[in-house]
Amino acid sequence: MCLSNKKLVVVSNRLPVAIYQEGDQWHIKPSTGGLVTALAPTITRTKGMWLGWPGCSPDAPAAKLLTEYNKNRDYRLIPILITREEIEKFYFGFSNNTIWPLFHDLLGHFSFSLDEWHSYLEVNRRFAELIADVIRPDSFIWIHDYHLLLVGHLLREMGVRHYLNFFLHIPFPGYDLYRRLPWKHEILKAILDYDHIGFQTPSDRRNFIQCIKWLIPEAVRTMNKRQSIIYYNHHRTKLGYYPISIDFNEFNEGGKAREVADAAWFLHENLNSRILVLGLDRLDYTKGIPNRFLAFERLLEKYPDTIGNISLIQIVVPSRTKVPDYMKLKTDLDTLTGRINSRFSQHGWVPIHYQFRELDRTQLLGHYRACEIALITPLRDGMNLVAKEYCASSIDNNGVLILSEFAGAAAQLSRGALMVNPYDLESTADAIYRAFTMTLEERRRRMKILRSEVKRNDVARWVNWFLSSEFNSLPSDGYFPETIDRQTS
Ligand code: GDG
Repeated sequence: MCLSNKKLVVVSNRLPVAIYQEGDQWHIKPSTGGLVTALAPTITRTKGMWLGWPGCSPDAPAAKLLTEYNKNRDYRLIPILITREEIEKFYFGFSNNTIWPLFHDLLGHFSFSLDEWHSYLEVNRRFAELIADVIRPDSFIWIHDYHLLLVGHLLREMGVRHYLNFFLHIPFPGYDLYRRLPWKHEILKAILDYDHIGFQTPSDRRNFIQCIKWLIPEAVRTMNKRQSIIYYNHHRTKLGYYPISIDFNEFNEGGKAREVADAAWFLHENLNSRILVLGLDRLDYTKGIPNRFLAFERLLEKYPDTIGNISLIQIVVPSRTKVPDYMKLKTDLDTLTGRINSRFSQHGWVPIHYQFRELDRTQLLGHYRACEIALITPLRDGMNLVAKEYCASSIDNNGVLILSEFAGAAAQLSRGALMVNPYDLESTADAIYRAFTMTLEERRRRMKILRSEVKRNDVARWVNWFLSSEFNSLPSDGYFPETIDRQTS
């Protein structure tokens, strides 16, 4: 199924805008992010639409603000409104307390309730009703992510016959984890009502196929070189893997801007450390920030020549701060920073600069440029765009990327990055030391590999891969190893 002559209809939990209040006045502004950048050209060209929750409280005049906003655009944003109770149960509850931790292999954070499952069903139904209402025969429907797993199935129940595309931004867990979910059969069967499902990596797709094998044995699985197809209930679902990426040029060009160079220079001058290491994440237990702090502490213990010469800048962007597990993570980070800093700080130098805030674009690029090392150590991550952004912004071609083997990005970046197991503090500390002592020649060689990989497989290519129906059009380079299909059969 390809997009020619069709209008793109994107559906995601959040609309690509932020609605906020200043005093008595409500405002709306576009939000930035990989998905918007990726899809904006196609949705604009096809005069399509984007459906989702505007992310504001039910009291905000979202419909009015969006009507105004749509007047200046070639595509329409259509809001779906969610009650306070649904925000608690559908969003914080089933989406973020059940699916999010389970799909990230973090059973310790996993909980579920029947009530929240019902709310998830109800909100998915409302998304489906709205989609069914606004689509036309020439709509090309592309639904995104774990909040909306059931929407395809509910659309089918409503009689919608369009070709239904779905992309999962987070990992898909192995069978031994997935089977913990009380509604495992319902969810898996519902997902198979999509016609085309995209995963981030071959291993996510492999996990999905294994779950089908054990939980829906009557489904027929066929695989050849690049296609995986599941036949179930008189329906065919194509499975592909499409690593999401970034707009390389935007970061590469942005990194060259005068104000970014100034921000980078200012940061380095002020922090009084020869080498800066960057950590940049949303507040989330999947990102492995406490382990990163502990590995950094181990570095200072084990390699005394790093004391006074290397600092970790950790930016944590506030996220889901009302959820108890996230509040606890914030407290743990505060405590750890205090403990490590009080243990190692010297006059004019502190080991960890930790900030709980969001950076603006110039500061973000300034941090990417200023830091000699990026320490990206999620316990599990669908892809991790920060890793790719760091490489694209490293215009001096000499940064070192240390990357968790459990990030989706590892499948593409392992040749140039120093790969680590974030649970293993000792070897993560060793990897930081290796980056700290690495010659300029090796740094350049590695960063060149990373930058050319990110440039070649950028976000425009991701959209093209997904939207072109023919799996044959997927590149035949190392990231689409043909052996994967054989392993899954
Ligand atoms: C999900 C999956 C998958 C971060 N701090 C600031 C800032 N950011 C921007 C980065 C980057 C984005 O946020 C974070 O993207 P990630 O990919 O790292 O993580 P998630 O938000 O968890 O996204 C993930 C992704 O979906 C796409 O499929 O890769 O695995 O979990 O773009 O630049 N931006 C600004 N200030 C900050 O302080 N302006």
